[in-house]
Amino acid sequence: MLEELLQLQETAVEKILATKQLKVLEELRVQYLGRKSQLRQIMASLGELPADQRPKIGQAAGSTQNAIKTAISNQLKLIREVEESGSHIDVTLPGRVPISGTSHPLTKLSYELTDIFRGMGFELFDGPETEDEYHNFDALNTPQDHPARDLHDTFYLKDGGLLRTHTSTVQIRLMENQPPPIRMISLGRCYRKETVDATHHFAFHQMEGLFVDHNVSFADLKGTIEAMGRQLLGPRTQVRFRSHFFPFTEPSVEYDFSCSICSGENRECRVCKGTGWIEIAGAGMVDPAVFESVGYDPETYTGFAFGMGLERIAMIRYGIDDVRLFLENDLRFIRQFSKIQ
Ligand code: 2NL
Repeated sequence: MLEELLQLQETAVEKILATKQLKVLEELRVQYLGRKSQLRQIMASLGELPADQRPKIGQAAGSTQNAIKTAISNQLKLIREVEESGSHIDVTLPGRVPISGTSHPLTKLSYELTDIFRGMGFELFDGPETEDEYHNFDALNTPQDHPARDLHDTFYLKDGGLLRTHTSTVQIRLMENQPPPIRMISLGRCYRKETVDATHHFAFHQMEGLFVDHNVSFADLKGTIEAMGRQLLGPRTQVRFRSHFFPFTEPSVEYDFSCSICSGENRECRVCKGTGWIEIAGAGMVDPAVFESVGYDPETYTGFAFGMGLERIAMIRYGIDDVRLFLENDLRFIRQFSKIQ
């Protein structure tokens, strides 16, 4: 019988709190508390129960009755309030959950990289996306006849300016304005005249770093890149340097990180294509010609610089298979990153 009372109370209260009409509320009152109600019948039959059960069941019936009465009077108050306010706002409706914004995957990666380099004493600097040929090319030892300067590879503006093709321009501007030591990173959107497909885009993001002081060595570069790899992809990450050419560094390298997905053990791995290595970016010792353009004495100072594209790293990290997704602003894409840190 106790079970029956609890069940009765639950159904009655639920129905009462769901109604918004006084008429229905009155009907429910009659149904659950009226003379012919189930509750009244139980109360009337208390006398027939064995004496030792009577107090317990009696008490339970009383508490069910109280609960139903309280629910009715609360609901009555609520319905009256809504009617009196003359408002069409239904205060009994459940609240709307606000949509909260999420960071873009490239923003998340930028924050993460900035944190990693801030931890090694690098400071983040910003600069303009529209540049001049001097800061984007000449100051970076990139001669007039270099293919990157071709009309087919760079977006030139009508006023003779251009859209920056890398963030190195930020380093040049900083070095022009202050003497060594420099320990900085730059990060942002860059542009190259590229036909758009799943792996190429005319707008992409880059992060670069620069460290200039007395006696900065290639070993410092290797240690810094290795520290970044381990924080970004895990403590067992290995780094491999392959020799390369950039106009603004000498010697120059491209570097790869060991594959954090398969550790080189899966010949079919889609991320490293079975090689065990993920090609990440380039780096090198700053070319003396670059120091001369900004007025630093290359006999006194040395430095290392590195640069990497963010899209590729974000694609590996989040399993994204098409660069176009980064710039389409499709909420179905962006919302998937709300829970990824
Ligand atoms: C890459 C390679 C690189 C730099 C960028 C740099 C900047 C200054 C002086 C010297 Cl001011 N170098 N930046 C150096 C080597 C490589 O980027 O693969 N980027 C996506």
